[in-house]
Amino acid sequence: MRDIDDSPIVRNGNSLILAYDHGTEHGPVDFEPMPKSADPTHVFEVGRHDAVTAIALQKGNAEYYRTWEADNDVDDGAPLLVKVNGNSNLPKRDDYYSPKQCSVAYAVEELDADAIGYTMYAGSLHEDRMWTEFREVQEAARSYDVPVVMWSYPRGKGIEENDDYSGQADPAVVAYGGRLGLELGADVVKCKYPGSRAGWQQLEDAVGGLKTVMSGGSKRSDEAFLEDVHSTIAAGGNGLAVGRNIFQREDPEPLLNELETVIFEGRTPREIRS
Ligand code: FBP
Repeated sequence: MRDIDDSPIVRNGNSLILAYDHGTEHGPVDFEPMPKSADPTHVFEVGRHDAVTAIALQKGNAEYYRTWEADNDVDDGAPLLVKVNGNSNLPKRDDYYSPKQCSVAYAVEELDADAIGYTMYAGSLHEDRMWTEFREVQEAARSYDVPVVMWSYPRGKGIEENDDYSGQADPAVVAYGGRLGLELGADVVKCKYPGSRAGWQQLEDAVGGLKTVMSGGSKRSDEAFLEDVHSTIAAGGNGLAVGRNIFQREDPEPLLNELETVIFEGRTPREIRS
């Protein structure tokens, strides 16, 4: 396992990745609760908060991001993580699959990416194909010396039809997904929150010290969200990759301030609110 603590996407060993690939994954419906979030430049601005150690974008928005930085003389934008695969939920598919839209060479050489992101749907009928594609991505990223974050989301028929598992958020499934990040050579694995600190601990016990970050999920109250993030950190996790819980807020700054102390200073939600 490589040491990536010197990477710009890591601060004090941890990360807060602002994910903004939802226009691909879910479509404009995710912007409806906060219409200004449909404008990428609004979210690029949010990413200038000190707490944010990377902004995760698909190729088109990554190109937009670099242009926006240049046109506006922005020198404190978040480091760029280019998501090299993704899928919409428009087609009816036999099972989950996330095709590549960007090469690692283009991400690094043309977009000056600081990190690469790849979604892995282990458990899908298309798992084998995705493993092969991840191999190419991971080896190319190694040749450029940029870290790879795996969105490790086991899902699909293999999970649904296996009586040993209750679903995607089953701690055993989350732990298996995390372990695959280690086995396949990711530098950080991003996992669904399994519902409790004990569940995240089960993940930590499986990943042999690989960095883990919690996937934000649908929007909830500041209190509930901070508790989940704190449980992740307390169980040994390394931070957060979050989209809707930030860009669906009118003003995300107060929550980002609190997340910064929880993720990078290890404070509890109770301490920061007292
Ligand atoms: P959220 O914090 O909004 O959940 O974003 C994290 C993320 O992984 C995004 O990068 C991605 O678009 C989305 O969740 C995918 O979620 P799902 O595949 O579970 O619908």
